[in-house]
Amino acid sequence: MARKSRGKRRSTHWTWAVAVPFFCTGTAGPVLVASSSIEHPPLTEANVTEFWRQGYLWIRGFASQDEVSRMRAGIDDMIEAWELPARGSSAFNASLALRRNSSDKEVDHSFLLDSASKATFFVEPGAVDADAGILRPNISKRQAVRKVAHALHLTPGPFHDFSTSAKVASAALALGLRRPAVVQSLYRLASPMAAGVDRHQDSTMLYTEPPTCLGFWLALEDTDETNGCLRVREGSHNEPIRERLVRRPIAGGAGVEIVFEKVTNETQAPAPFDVFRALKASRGDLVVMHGSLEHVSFALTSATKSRESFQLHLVDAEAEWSPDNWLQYPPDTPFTELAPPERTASAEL
Ligand SMILES: O=C(O)CCC(=O)C(=O)O
Repeated sequence: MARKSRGKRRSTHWTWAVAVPFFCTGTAGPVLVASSSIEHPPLTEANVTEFWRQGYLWIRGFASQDEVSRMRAGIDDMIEAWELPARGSSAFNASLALRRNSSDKEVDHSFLLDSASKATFFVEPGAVDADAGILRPNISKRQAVRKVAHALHLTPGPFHDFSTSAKVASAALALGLRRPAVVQSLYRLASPMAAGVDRHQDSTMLYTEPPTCLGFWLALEDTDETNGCLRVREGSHNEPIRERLVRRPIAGGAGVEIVFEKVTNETQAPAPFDVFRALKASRGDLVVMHGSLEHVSFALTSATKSRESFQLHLVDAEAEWSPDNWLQYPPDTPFTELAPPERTASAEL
């Protein structure tokens, strides 16, 4: 069972996390010397126990205010350089249409598939006059962008620095990944009044055998119920993964379609939303979620507040990346491993 083996492996790598030469010990505790990212104290045994009990761990102040500012400035620059794709182009249609309830057969999935290994702009459908091919009046480019995804970590800069920081690696190792690898990163803009994100388990989208996905959700702004704070259903990580988002060849034609497939026979009604806990995370707080934890964010009700977040998804490189996952890198692009085995070996000598 993947869950058990993760727990058993934990102590070995906890040693690694505090022993590698990334850190030097001063009076204030371990200090990161090899990266521009700011250090954070390693997770404690109590943190790890809490993660396995609840299915998530809320870590206050995981990112410094400076790191958050760098990420927000980084997305500002990217949005400045971005233009809405031309009306009628497949990118225009696809960037608007990739919501769960869109008709999969009508969408050119190459836009989504190509976003696996590059930063791609996805647009809020309501922000665009689709017939005219322009943003609606009084909508800024920033308000129009729903997310930039799914590989911000592959480009040098603030997202790469945070994603590959020793503190992210250390947390992933402490939570049981033997060889943590970043498979996906995204910046969610969630403008005032934007739609939320449907309830889901991250392993639905990012499946390994055995399941090892960990979601790192970093608040880039203070959150509460009015700007659609993250909501989690404690203990749901002990439930099966219900569905998978997979790529399937289109019968008799070229290309693939992307579909949600049920993978349990469970007939139980979905849990009511009032059992989800609203996490009013502050700017810089990190919520690490087990891949089976059900979570959701509701539509924003504030007309003035946005809810920007940066999300990373990690898996264990020792598990098998499912070949039918929607997300596949080009053959010559490996996932970004945070603790390559040779480094572990030398640290243990
Ligand atoms: O920030 C949110 O609204 C939740 C995002 C989320 O759960 C996801 O993208 O997996």
